[in-house]
Amino acid sequence: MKKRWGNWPKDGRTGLICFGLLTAVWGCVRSEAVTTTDDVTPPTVTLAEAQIPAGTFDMGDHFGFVDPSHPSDELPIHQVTLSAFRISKLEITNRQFLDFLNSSLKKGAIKVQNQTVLPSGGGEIYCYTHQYADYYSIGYDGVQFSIADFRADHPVVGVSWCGAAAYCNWLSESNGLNVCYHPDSWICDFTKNGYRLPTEAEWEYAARGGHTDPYLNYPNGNSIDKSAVNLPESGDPYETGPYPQTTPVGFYDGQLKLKSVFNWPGSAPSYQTADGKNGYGLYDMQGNVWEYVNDWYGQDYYAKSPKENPRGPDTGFLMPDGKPYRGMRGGNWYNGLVTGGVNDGHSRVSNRNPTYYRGPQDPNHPYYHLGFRVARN
Ligand SMILES: [Ca+2]
Ligand SMILES: [Ca+2]
Repeated sequence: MKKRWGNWPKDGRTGLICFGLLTAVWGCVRSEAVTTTDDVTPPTVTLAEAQIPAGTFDMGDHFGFVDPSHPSDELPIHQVTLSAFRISKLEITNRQFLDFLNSSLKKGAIKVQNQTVLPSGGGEIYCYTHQYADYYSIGYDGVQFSIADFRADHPVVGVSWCGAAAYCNWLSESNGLNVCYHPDSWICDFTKNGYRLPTEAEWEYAARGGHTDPYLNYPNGNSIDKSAVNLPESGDPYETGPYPQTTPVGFYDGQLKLKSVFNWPGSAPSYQTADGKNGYGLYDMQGNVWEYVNDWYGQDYYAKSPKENPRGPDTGFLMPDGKPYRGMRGGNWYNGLVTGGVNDGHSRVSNRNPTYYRGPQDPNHPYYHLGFRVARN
C-alpha cells in the first residue's frame, strides 16, 4: 500500500502555478467523474480526546501585544462562558486523514481532479495530493491514497477548511454520531453530537489549559521553551529536511526520541524532548501546524462577541483579496517568531490569524503549515 515518492511524478512547480487559478475558482469547481466501488469497509476510528470543563474566562491578549499585520483583533479582552466540550489531544494526522480519503473514495463521495481532492458532486477542494506538490504527504496513484514513508504520524497539511469539516462529518458517521456540517452550506449545527472544528473561543480556552490566574502568554508559560514545541528554528531534527518541517503529533512528550525509530532528516541519533502538553493534556497547541477553528475570522468580533458560547461572525472580515477567511490558531513550524525584526507572536495563546495570512506569497502560499484538530459537545 505504501508508495515511495521516487516512483511518483514530481510536478510541484506546475502545482504552484495552478494554485492561483484554483484559488480563483475555489467553490466553483464542478465535474462529472465519480469513483465508486461496492467494497466499503467501515473504519474503526478512535481519537484521544480531552474533556474540557465548562467555565468562564477572559478571552483576548493580556500582554499588550500589537500584531503588526492586524492590530487590535485580540482586543477588547472580554468575558466568555463556555459549555463543556471535548477536543482531540493531538492534531489530526496523515494516517487519520488517509482513512477518511480512502473510505470516501470507496463510497464514491470524493474524486481526484487536477491532483486535488473534491467532493464527487463538485464543490470546494478538500485537499491537495502529493502529486500536486511535494509539500503534501498523501498521494494518489489512480486507485487509492497512500502516505509517504515515515509521515503517517505527522499532522495532515494541504487541507482546506471544507476538507477539515468534511473529515469531521466522516468521523461522526464512522462513530455513529450525528453530523454537524451541512454538506453544501458547511454551516455547523452545534446541537448535533458529532465532530466539528472547535470554535475560536473553545480553542483559546482549551489552549490556556486552565491557567487563568494569572493568565499566560503561551499555553505553558510566558516564554517559549524551544525544546517543547515545534517552531521555526526550534532545533528539532526535522529542520534540515524538506518542507513541511512538521514533527509527528505529540512528539514533545518529554521522552528521548531516536532517529532509528523516526528516520528524521537530521543526523542526530537522538533528540531529547521536553513535555509540551498543556494543562488539559493537549499537545501542539503551540506550534507544529496552524489549526483551523470553526469561526470565520472577524477582525472586530471581540467588540461584539456574545458572552455565552460565541461562535464567530456570520461571515468573515474581507481580506485584501475581497474574500472572507476562517481563523487559524497556535503558530506553526514555518514562521511567526520574527519577521523583519518584528515579533509576530504567532504562537501566543491569544493570537488570531485569518487563513489569508499563511506566508509571504499570501493568499496563494502553500497550505503546508495548516492543519486542524477536532472537537465535539
Ligand atoms: Ca522546528
Ligand atoms: Ca498546532
